[in-house]
Amino acid sequence: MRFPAEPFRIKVVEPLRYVSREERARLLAGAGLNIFQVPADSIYIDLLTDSGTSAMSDSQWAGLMVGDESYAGSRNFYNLERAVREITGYHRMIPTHQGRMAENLLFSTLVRPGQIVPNNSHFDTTRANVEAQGAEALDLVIDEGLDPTFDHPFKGNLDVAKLERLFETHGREKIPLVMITVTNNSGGGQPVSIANARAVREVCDRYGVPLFFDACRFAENCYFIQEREPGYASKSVREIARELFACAVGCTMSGKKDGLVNIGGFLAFNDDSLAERVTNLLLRIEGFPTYGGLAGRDLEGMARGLNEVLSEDYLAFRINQVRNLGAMLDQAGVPIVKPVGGHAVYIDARRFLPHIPQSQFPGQCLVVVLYRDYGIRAVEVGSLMFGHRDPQTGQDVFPKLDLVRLAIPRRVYTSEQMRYVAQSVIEIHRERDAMRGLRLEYEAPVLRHFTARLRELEPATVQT
Ligand code: P71
Repeated sequence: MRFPAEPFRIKVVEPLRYVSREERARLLAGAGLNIFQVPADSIYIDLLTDSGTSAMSDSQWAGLMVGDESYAGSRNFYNLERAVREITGYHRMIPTHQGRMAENLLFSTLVRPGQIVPNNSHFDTTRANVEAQGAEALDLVIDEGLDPTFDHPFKGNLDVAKLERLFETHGREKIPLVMITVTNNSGGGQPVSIANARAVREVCDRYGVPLFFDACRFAENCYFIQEREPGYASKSVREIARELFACAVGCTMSGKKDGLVNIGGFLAFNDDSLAERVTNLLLRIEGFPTYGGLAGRDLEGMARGLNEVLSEDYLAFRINQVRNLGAMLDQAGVPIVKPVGGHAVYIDARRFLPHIPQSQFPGQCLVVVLYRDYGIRAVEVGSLMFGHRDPQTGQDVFPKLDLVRLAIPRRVYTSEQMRYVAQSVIEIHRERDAMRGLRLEYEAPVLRHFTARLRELEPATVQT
């Protein structure tokens, strides 16, 4: 039997401050109803992101004390290199301060203006780093991955037929590399199967183009493979990880997710000449190759975290904690994206608040009430984050989906706290008809969701 509940006990606690509803309402009004602008110590349960928010283990904290802060040749670099080599099979590991620097280094080295980089779905920073090279970031996830109600075991898979067509149309010169994000964050933390990764690799090999993983949540992905992919039930997650990584030639990694650390990342692969080119750039913009923008102690924390994350008791708990939150919401009739992914539950705000049009930010309405009435911070992934005014037509353009993400930090919240989250969302759902839309008062020209200011509409102006 899998470990039934939390496979750890609590040694150190971080007190949470209780903030009254009045104070939360005041803070939120002062923040222009923007949850990014609310101080974190006024939040009871913070589900803004699973990135950099993990709790480290006693072994990781002990590892910080054996941090070797030598400028060159720190022992912790070798420990991390060994951990990465054993898990991935890639023998060159270049540490970075977080995932996006690994992306920057890889794309600056391999990608040229006018080229196309296909991915199942680019994460924001990955897209930005591809576009910074003057190239196009193209999402090729399978059609099922775009339908929030479609149940499919590997909704993160890349559409191999679309990839083949892309190669046939443009040839290999236009496509410097292919990427697969595991799990597919932008698609809801959905996994990718080994069969799919292999099929993509086969196409890449035929055209002589390298395949890389964006491996932030590789362990969660491998747990899903063990659970769902035929032939993998009796293999260990560690064995599955090795098999998965063998499908690609390298990876970028944000250690802030499945590295179980608060900061850190790396780039790993087997190509020595690529390592030389990346290292030359690293030396100029990040640091010496044996620390890459991190302290020695951070490297040690990540080395230990990468091994801990492959514990199957931990993964069973982790995946099921997220899944149980989704199940509690689903059973109460709250519309969520299905199946539940590895690191977050996504609420479908358009179905949750059908009386609030996209122009009035239904996702953000839910985020506002979750904080004001329950002290929970979630994040809107919808009209506020992705909507914009078309400069040519002057029309507002909205994304297909308005979602609210409840991202679950690793090893941080108890199942009782998760139950509180579920009950809060269910209560809001019962009272949803009384909720009002929002309007924008201020927006920055780029990445408006971080700094936007909004105001609640008066009841009279609500469209029904
Ligand atoms: C998440 C994040 C963190 C985040 C980053 C930027 C804006 C808002 C939130 C980061 C990822 C990711 C994938 C698949 C690369 C990065 C960047 N995710 N790939 O989901 O999910 O890693 O933050 O270490 O630079 O909240 P980095």
